[in-house]
Amino acid sequence: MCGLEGKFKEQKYKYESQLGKMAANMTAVTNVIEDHTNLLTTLREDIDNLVERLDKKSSTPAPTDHYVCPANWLKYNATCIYFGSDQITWTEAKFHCQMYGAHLLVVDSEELNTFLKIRLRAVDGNNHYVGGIDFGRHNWIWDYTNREFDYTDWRSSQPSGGRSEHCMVICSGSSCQWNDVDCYSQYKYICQKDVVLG
Ligand SMILES: [Ca+2]
Repeated sequence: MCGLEGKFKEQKYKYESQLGKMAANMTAVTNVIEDHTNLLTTLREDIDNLVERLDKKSSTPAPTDHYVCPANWLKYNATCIYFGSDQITWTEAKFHCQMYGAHLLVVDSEELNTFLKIRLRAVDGNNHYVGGIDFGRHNWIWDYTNREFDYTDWRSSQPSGGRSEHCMVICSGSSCQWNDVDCYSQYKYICQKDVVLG
């Protein structure tokens, strides 16, 4: 009887020990599953982010290389620029640009101003009307956007203001900077319009 009891206890201990090991294994497996679940969640988030970025990329406009300007117009970023060579008043210049489906140029960045300086010095010369006006109130705005100037490149002592100088030209003098002028003076002019899909 004692022998049987001993064997039984021995067997019971063996089973308990095996059960303990199995429980430990189960915990390890559960931990591994949990790790993989976390990894999957992270991967899924990464994929979602990538898909979102791809969607955004495909909805952004095509590079401006795909756009064209009419003959005799110069492409600058997403706009076309026209250098009018006849010498007319500011109001006439505005009207000419409108007839071309355009507006007098808005020089709203140093980048554009530098681009124009290079072009004007090389080809078209000084003094071109653009779309800046001050209506006699000495706060300059762009006629097309009605926005005040963020960027300026006035010659020294300009704008000189006064009763009559309410329009502006760019590339004035040897420094090729801005000057306010009488709107009835006659100058060349620069028009601008959006590029069209080619
Ligand atoms: Ca002036």
